[in-house]
Amino acid sequence: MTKDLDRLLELADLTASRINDWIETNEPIFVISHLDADGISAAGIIGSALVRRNAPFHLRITRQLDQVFLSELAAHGLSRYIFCDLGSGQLPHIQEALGKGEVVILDHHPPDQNRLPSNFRQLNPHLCGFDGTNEISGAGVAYLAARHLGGSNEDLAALAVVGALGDIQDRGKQHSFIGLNKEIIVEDAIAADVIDQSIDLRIFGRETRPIHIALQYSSDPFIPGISSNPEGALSFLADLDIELREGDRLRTIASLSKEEKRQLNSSLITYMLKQNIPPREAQSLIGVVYTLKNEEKGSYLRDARMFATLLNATGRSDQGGIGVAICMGNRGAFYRKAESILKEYREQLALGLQWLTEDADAVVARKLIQTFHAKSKVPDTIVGSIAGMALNSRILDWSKPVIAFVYSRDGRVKVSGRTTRRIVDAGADLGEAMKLASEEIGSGSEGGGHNIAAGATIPRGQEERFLQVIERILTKQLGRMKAAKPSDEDSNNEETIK
Ligand SMILES: [Mn+2]
Repeated sequence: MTKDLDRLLELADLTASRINDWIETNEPIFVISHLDADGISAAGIIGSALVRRNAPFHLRITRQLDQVFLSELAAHGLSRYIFCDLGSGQLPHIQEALGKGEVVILDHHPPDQNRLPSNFRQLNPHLCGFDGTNEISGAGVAYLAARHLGGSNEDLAALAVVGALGDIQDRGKQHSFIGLNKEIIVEDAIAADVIDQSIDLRIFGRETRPIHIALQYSSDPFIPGISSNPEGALSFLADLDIELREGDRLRTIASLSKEEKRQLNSSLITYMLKQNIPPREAQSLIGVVYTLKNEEKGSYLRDARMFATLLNATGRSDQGGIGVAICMGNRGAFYRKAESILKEYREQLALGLQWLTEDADAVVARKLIQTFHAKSKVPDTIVGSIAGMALNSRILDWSKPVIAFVYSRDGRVKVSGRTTRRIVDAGADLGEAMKLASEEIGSGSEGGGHNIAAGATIPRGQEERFLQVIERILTKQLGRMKAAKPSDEDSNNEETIK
């Protein structure tokens, strides 16, 4: 299908006018969104747009739209629903549970059916030929609807940037955006004067932390001897001609002069190359950073990637409401709460990584994949993040996708799959694999997601069978690509930045 921007904007307009009709009646609207950074940003965008129109609404952040959740939702007895960052892959379930109500779906996951009853409306880039995995997020889709909702909502494009970064859509050259994110979302955010983009070190804590602390937080890319290693970071910095203090304050990366930054950047890259990091990965330390101009200097919210990290932590800690409140402009106690949630979340991640590092039996290598089972060692909401970080930091084998299991609170098993861009380029699609494998396992199994990161829920005791099915599907996916093009190196870096 060719990309049809006019059609997409027309659909956005139609969707917004449906919501407009609801607002006129003054009946409460139920907003449901996903618990990751993208979903929370999307909820923040729709929540803000509704507040600006004085429209009453309820909000629920959820990990997934399963039948249990949907029947709880139906029990509230409201009749108007907006689903953000989820819903397109669960249309039959939604129809079954809420078929009598009116439903709007704002999603960027591949839709599982195109025909909808007239009381349903779906805004999804896939319907107009756009690639929802790479070029627009759930928050971006929510923004497209909000932009047509009346009032002036262009400032909310900043949240759509945060959501897209949360979903790792910075796939262009030097971690810039491509497609709709670049042409509509960032354009609008810059025009509304809420976002600045520049090239800098892509390091968490660039604005907030002393330089050696910020460096040790770098996990993507992972810097051997410096990431997670404060002494290593300090001794690296000791060799440079950079003053770490200014009076009695430790300086941040953001406070360095141009010349000092240049020295730090080139020394870091030289250091990484000496550690045998592939050049392309070492270079990825530097890239486009997005600054939210209206946020205070030194706040997590000023850097769009950090903002996404903070939101993700609130969601994964079952406190997504705090994240949505922050997106809607609340600060003070909400922000302090989010900070402490982030701190605890990072501690949980560190414990998980420590387990994978120290327990030689934790990870099982198979032919095509590697796997671990966290059982009840970590909360079921963070096992995917642990798998992703362990892969990026090379605690796990970088050449194989990881399939991680954890017992979920509802007595089942939550599966998280993570892989690398290189393996995706070779043909792997974990989202498709999880979906197909769940269908094959049956018994209420559900799965799906993106090619690089995906998830599923399966019954206990089915883990080994699930792995076998995943391996069979991956073999097929990788074989298909091999047959199509024999060699393909560095093909996804064509986009350029102004
Ligand atoms: Mn998303």
